[in-house]
Amino acid sequence: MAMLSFERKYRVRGGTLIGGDLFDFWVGPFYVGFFGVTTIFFTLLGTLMIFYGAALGGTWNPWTINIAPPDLKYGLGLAPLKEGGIWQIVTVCALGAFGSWALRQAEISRKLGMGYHIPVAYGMAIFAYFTLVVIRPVLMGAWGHGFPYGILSHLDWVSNTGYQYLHFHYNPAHMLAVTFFFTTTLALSLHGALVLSAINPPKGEDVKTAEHENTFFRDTIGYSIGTLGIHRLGLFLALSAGFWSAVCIVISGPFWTHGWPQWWSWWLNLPIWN
Ligand code: UQ1
Repeated sequence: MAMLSFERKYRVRGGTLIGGDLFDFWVGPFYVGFFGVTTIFFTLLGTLMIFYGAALGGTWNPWTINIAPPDLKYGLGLAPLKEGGIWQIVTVCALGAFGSWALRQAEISRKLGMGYHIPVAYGMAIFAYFTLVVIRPVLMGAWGHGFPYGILSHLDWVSNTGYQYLHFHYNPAHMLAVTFFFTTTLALSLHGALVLSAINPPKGEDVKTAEHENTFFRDTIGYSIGTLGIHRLGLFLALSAGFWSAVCIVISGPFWTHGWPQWWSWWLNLPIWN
């Protein structure tokens, strides 16, 4: 496997969280580590269980394959394999694989003397998934409140769960999440466009610098957040989107059981209207 000229000097020992030197090596371009091994283990087992569940499900149509969580009657207990047990094993494997991947990112960050921003950012996605399949089902008393693993079936689950609260767009945390998702795309499109516009001049012209980038935004809106600042803003916006997504679903059921439009009656009930 070809190695870039600078790669070899970063292939240094240490930084491992567990296992010492045992798995501290590379296979081709990939760092292995203890958590590389556990990632492979959970991914293989989870994928095999999905194929087993699909084989039992009577369709190999990728759109309609469905691995359903247990019936509500099983509560927070273990369900028989063919009645949601497969979903439970797949969920454990998914969390094992995602957690292993985050810890492998942390080990590589340590090895390179970098910050933990990447595993922390990835951790927000894990947290959102964990909220859907563990925190909310536990708060509601049954694994059956988790979402099914299937392309169309998970869409049906989202639609049905939304309609249980009449109009999910009235959920204030959902409003924040959607707003952060949209603002993330705005920030990334501005950033991508700005950097490309500065760094891809017409043939024969000089590449433009951060000063040009700052000046563009000072000219247009009187403010530039700066080349470091835009990345801090981008990380904040993206993490906030994931965070408020988790909040908006975990409050639906455990902390609010009516329709979300009714939540806004606090506004109509303010004493100032008297
Ligand atoms: C910006 O101000 C900036 O600093 C020069 C960038 O860095 C390259 C950017 O990518 C963007 C998009 C901006 C403008 C953003 C705001 C919030 C004013």
